[in-house]
Amino acid sequence: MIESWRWYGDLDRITLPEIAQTGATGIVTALHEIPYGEVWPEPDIAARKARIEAAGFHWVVVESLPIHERIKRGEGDLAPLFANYRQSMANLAANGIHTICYNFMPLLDWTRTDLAAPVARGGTCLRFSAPRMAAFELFMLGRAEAEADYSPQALQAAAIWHQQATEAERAALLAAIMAGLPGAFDRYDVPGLRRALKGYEGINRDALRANYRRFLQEVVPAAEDLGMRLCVHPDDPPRDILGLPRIVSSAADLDWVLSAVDSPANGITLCSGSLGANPANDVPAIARATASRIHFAHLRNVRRDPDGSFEEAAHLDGDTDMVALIAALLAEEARRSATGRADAVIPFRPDHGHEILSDIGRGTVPGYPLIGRLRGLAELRGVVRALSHPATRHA
Ligand code: DNO
Repeated sequence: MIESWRWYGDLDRITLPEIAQTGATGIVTALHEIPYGEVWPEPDIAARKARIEAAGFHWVVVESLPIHERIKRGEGDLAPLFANYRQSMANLAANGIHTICYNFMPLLDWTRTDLAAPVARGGTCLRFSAPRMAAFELFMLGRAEAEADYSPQALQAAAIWHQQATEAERAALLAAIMAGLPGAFDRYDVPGLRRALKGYEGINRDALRANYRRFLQEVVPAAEDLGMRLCVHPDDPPRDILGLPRIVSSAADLDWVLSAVDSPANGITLCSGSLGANPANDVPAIARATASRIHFAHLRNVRRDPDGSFEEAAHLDGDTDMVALIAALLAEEARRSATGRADAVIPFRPDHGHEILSDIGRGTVPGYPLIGRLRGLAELRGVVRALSHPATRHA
């Protein structure tokens, strides 16, 4: 497995020389400054690549080449947007970059309600509280239908939270919910979010799937020709949110994606933390079932609460069996090597991390601190090494 690290370019307070000290050799990044839907110019890609290589890394995965909301909504003349996506892929391929992570979540990307929840032995983690999300939907956004999406306990706790919350706490909740959107574009305030949600009125699960299938039909053949591997990131959390359908949340959804256009170029990002937030998802089993189409792995763990809340645990703690998952990925790599597949090695990155030690107060991107992720990487590296050692294979 290739150890990689997500770097946000100039938006990141963590520098490439710092990342070098983690031992990771791959960089995962994007041209975050380019608005969604526009072509990534070839010279800009080349310049970013040169900078990464000068620091001693390879640019192994693009995360993300985002999909414009109009494609997700199936709205208007989409031909220019599809053409732009294909052109960006061609420009990346011309620079030797062949793996692209993206998502098909309407409006929001990953969603949390607390960016600095305390961890028992010190430091903070990202947390999704079902009561706070319910409070946001019902009382701040005024979406009465959201009542149907939460348990009675969560609704009760939501009402209490909202009564007691200060203005600053409500503002922090909105900021936390928006924090998952990478780069500088498309963050919403409450009125803006209401307007954006209106754009999705009438788009149910089937309609969203139809729009997704159309996107895949438009870009996967070009990806195949370019030797490009697309890998969709699962929904985070893996459930409908704000009344918006989410269609990449379960084993069945992933099957649908992979068969919508049945091509090796149409693959997945196995994100253990996203999938693991739903107790119905057996993440190692999903990895085994989709193995040949996994082009990238995000490794992290979550601890779930009965009311639908969850928080990010240390990488080897939490409810997902990380050792079994890594074993499944290594088995797939061995299968690929045996059949001579050129992409036998799967890049992974330690996904998210607790803010600990000198991370605290540094102001790094939420979920992406230096020391917390370094801890995660070191733990994962240990598992990979141990499971790859002949002594364990024959034990
Ligand atoms: C969260 C990330 C996601 C991911 C996108 C891919 O930390 O894993 O934001 O980058 O969903 O498009």
